[in-house]
Amino acid sequence: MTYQWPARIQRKALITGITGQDGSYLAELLLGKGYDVWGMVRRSSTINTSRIDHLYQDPHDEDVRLRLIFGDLNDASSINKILKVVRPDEIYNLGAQSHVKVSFDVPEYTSEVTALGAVRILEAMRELGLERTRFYQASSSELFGKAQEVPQRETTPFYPRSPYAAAKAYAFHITRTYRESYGMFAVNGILFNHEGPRRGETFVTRKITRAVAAIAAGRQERLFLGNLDARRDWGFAGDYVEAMWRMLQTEVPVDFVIATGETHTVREFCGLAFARAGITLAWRGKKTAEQGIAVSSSGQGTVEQGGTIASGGDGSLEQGIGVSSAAAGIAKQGTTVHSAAADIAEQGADPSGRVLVEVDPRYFRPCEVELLLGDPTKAKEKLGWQPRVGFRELVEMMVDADVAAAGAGKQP
Ligand code: NDP
Ligand code: GDR
Repeated sequence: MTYQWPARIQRKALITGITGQDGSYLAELLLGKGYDVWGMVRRSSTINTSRIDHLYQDPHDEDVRLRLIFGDLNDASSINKILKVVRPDEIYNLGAQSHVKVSFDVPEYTSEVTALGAVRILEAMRELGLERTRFYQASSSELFGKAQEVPQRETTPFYPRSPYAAAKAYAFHITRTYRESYGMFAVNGILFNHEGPRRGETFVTRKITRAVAAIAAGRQERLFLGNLDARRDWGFAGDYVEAMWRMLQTEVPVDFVIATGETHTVREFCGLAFARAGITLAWRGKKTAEQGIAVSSSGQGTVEQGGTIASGGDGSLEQGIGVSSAAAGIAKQGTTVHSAAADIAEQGADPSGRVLVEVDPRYFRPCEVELLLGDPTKAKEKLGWQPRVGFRELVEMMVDADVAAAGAGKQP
């Protein structure tokens, strides 16, 4: 796709976490508004820019609007250097170790990046005298954790339930502290879960929609999940980055809750996702014995071409996909199983009567956040923001994208 650049405006934005889900949508939004966008990327052994490749510009081009610069939230010197070079008008701190379950495995690292990353930026802004620069901190509904009231709003007390949430609590308070101590324009967006086709593969929504596409294509037998009763207020990431931008355009720096005002269980998300692929699920059993069984299939979801099976790595760690053993062997070698998948698909791959979803306690968390439901009233009134994509539309958008990717022979 050729990107149509709008007229340039004299504003520079720096995004940490530009290679992540939100970073990619925000970069699109800001480029679309005429900003010069700088993205901080960390070095990795494989190229990790797939979400922004469609925006990439050769740095030798004359009218370059998107520039990537190496740095790490763990490295204050790199942050200082970047701020000195870029001197941005707006900074969006989206970089984080953002996986709640993983934060129990790497708590110290999570704190370094997710908590201290924020103060490293704020302190660099102060030291460099970037008084006019505006700072956005990606705060999270996980701050509410064991929710003290329903729905949660800006005044609801925090009760973090994970190393990730504890780290985000520090980042929230340090942002507010710098605002109140030094008069900086530094704000927190307390965003509830937001998803989309670019969502990381190990978050529950994307894990489900990828599995639905693979099961419909006959390339996967079963999906293993953790807590099916958890309730989340799920919105679309594309809508939420608009709220981030609006928060930095106000006259007075204030924190906002961004949410849809609706909550749904993981089980509901799962049922709707399978339904989109033409498979009706019925649930039987309780707790760890609960199963989702296909009661009927319209076959709509069957993808003729097959494709590749996820080849290990982070995805399979969290994913716990029950691929047939032969396929799993092939997948480990990272090769395609096009013909096997095509064979299954040709046979119709009607899953009726089969168990498609099971509970695996390995996906339970040491401490769970059971219910999140946000009240976005303040954002609506003061920012004129409201979500455009509803729950069903979101699920369908994600399933359709993964089914299309499977059909194109890409790994969904
Ligand atoms: P992702 O996990 O998709 O993206 C995280 C980004 O942070 C990636 O670009 C990642 O780089 C980068 N990153 C990780 N570690 C470092 C580091 N040490 N130095 C620099 N960059 C680093 O998250 P989302 O896009 O979903 O979320 C964006 C932010 O919003 C995060 O801070 C998250 O905690 C927060 N948030 C997200 C919500 C959601 O529902 N999505 C809700 C509320 C808050 P790489 O690509 O190299 O891994
Ligand atoms: P969350 O998102 O923890 O809310 O954090 P995630 O999608 O990981 O979990 C949502 C809920 O689903 C339950 N669940 C499972 N989760 C995963 N990942 N895998 C499973 O198999 C599974 N089965 C059930 C979880 O227990 C949980 O209750 C996201 C991240 O983007 C954070 O960075 C962000 O701050 C919050 O959203 C708001």
